[in-house]
Amino acid sequence: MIKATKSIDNVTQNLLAIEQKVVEDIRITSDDCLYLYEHAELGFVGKLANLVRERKNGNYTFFNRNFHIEPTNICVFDCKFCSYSRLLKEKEEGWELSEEQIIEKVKSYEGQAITEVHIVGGVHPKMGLHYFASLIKKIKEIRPDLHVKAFTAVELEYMCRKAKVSYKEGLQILKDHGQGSLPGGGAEIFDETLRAQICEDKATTAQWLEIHETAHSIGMPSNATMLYGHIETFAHRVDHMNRLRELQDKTGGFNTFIPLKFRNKDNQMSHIAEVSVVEDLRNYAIARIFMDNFNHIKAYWPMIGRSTAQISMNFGVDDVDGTIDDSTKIYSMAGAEDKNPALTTEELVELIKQGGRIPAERDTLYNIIKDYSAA
Ligand code: V47
Ligand code: SF4
Repeated sequence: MIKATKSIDNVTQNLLAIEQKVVEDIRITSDDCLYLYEHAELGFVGKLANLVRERKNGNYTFFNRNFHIEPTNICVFDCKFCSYSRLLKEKEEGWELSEEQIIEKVKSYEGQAITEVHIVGGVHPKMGLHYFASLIKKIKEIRPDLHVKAFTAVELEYMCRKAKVSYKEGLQILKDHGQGSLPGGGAEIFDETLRAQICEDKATTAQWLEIHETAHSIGMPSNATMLYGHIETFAHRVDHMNRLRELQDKTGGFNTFIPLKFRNKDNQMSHIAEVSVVEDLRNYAIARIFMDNFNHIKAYWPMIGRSTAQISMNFGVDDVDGTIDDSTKIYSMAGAEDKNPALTTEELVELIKQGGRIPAERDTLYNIIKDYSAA
């Protein structure tokens, strides 16, 4: 009995010591972060994450007006968690958009105040660096105002290897043709042993980090993700976030960190149960507390769902991505509730307001386009 009381006291004391650091704006260590994952309840981390969130972003929640282009779901890789890709041999279930179809899609947004196109897809052996560079140039000719956020480090590693250019050369070619930034996908979980189990054949952790570092060095910012809630432990999450935090200390080139919840429909890891919403919120909150050099934490609403995205704004999240316009299939194929993800700007604004925050429409680089404080 006495022993139990003593151990509760120790935990409380340790948590209070971490709380003190956060309140005083002192960086917490990886050990502190692991301690939060192992011992802290949602309410505790939520309060601290909210403090950090409001210190960095006040009462704002950011969103943008965007759409996705997924040129193909044919992929040479075979990630165990992926519900989306079709191997070359299963071509009948796959799609490949032609250049004309992609251009038509961009043209269909003519006159609309969209600010970003997010281009990402499977790794197709025939869609290479020069094809995509010329595609981006054509998109920019039609819509010079559109920010092109394109290609995960996994796609880029493959493109550069096939084109026999260094990452720096490849990225410079894409930049010269109009690409503005990189999305955060392909990071999955950095621990090499785990990576070998869930996505053994694609870009390694070292390559992912090198590509993002190189992009930052030539003035292309990027995002970072973490796929959580599968076979990883809390220690693996801490290790993943720590590697990102270290790179961010070096370059300052990451815009936002996006935890991605593993969804278990129709993939080779379907036997793994999805984690609870409480765990999702704890994860956002702990990420917000630990990633002190990331200005933004994003809840990607098509994946996490509208309600959880709304609640997450009280657990460290200050960005809910964009209007999407029913242009992505990655998450609906993996089991997300929204089969046709699209929100009008008005709906997104309402979702943020109802969650008690001030909506701010942003561009890709987080410059505010419209502040809804007064609206
Ligand atoms: O890398 C694939 C993930 C990512 C599943 O940068 C899955 O703004 C959960 O990175 N369950 C691609 N996740 C998407 C991505 C992204 C999305 C939105 C915004 C941004 C951004 C980036 O999707 C992949 C992988 O981690 N993924 N399958 C699944 N079953
Ligand atoms: Fe291919 Fe990306 Fe799916 Fe992996 S996650 S199989 S790289 S589409």
